[in-house]
Amino acid sequence: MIEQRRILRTALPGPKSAALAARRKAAVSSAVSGGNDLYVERAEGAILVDVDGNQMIDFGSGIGVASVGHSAPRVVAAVTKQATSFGHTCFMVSPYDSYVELCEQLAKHTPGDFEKRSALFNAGAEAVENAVKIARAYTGRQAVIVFDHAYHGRTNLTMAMTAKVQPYKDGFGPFAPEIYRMPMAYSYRWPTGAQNCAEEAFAGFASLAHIQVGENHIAAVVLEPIQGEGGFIVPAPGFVTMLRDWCTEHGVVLVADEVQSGFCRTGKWFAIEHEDVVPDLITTAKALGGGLPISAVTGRAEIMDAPVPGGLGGTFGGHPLSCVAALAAIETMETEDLAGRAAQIGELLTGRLTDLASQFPQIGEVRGRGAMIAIELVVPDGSKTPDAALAKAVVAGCGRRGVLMLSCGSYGNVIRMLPPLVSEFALLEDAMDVLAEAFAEAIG
Ligand code: PLZ
Repeated sequence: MIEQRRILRTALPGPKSAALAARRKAAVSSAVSGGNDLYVERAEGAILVDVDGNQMIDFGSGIGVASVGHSAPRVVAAVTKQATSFGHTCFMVSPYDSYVELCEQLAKHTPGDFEKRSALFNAGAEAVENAVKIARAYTGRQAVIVFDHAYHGRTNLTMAMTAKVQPYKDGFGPFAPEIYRMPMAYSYRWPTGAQNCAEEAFAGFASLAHIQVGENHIAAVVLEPIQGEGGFIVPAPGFVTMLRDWCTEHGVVLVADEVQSGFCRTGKWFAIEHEDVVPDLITTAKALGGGLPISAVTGRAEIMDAPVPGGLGGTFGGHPLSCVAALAAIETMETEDLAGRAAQIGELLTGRLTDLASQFPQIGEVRGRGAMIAIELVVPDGSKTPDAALAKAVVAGCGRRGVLMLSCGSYGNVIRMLPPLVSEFALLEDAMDVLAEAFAEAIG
């Protein structure tokens, strides 16, 4: 058992991590970014133990994966048992029950009370890419609408769907065609003010869709119900409903990309439930696997069954170890009410961050839902100029004190909190104390 407490035994990074960093330099491509320099040896719950014995509070969860906690007991037991029976057969060649059962669970937990089907893949990007293929096959149309600040992956198609050039697209073109980017209802930065944001963003979207693309060419609108990498942007109230109605009117498939926001993270099973909107397709990954790689596309049966037989698949998609891990993760979310827990975490963090914002005018906005909360940092002169350097300094200050925080945002000026949903409240409070210290230090 790893005690759920922050413990610093060396200056960070310690000597063993520093030695690994040197080996990494000689062996790992420098294009795979560094981030935190602490090499992990063990992890449990919300604590990472590094090779020097330091215990860090994890506020990143491996980018939103460890919702059920690191080495969650049900997941460990299920994977261990599966590894001793069989590892891989390829579901397309020799099928197995955990794949089918996981698709049943996905149908049960995703929004919409219509008949559903799922297909399983490995990574989030692969799920998004397949959702586009499915929507194209179903509609016979090609165009795909995505939004400013969107992140959908790094494969060729999803890279084109991702908004930000640095570092995701730089030098990697040509990009996939038929991807159209529309305004996102980003209240904090909406030029005419938050109160106009949803209406005006939707009007911009509808006009661009009509004039530049043509509704009858659009296969899918792909939307993150809370944008993740783009800066934890919660769409202005009403925007998602307007998109839903527009998609219905024009026969366009609405895809909710819940790779980051799904599976209890935001206080509900899926973030789009906060909008009272039912998407046609939903992409999931990250937390679904309880720490093992797996992703899924789930949605209306008639859409999911549209591609030709054999049109979807892949050697490793829905790997047996990942399927049983996902089933164990879902069982954990159900029995431990992790959606409820995410809502409580959200209250605690929002309270602490709002206090911090009243001390530090550099915190322009505290936003998010449940345990998907962020602060956007700006120059405190009323201009809302993004302050990425401050975000970097605060994240580094947290890191030196044993709290792993991640930044995000199109401007790199957002600090996001994605703690495991099983994090003890005392640990969250400690992390918030550390954040306050790191802020005070960075501002000087
Ligand atoms: N859709 C909404 O958040 C992955 C990417 C980190 P993969 N986000 C973390 C990085 O720098 O690569 C993500 C997401 C949303 C799709 C994806 C892609 O998921 O599992 O990374 O392919």
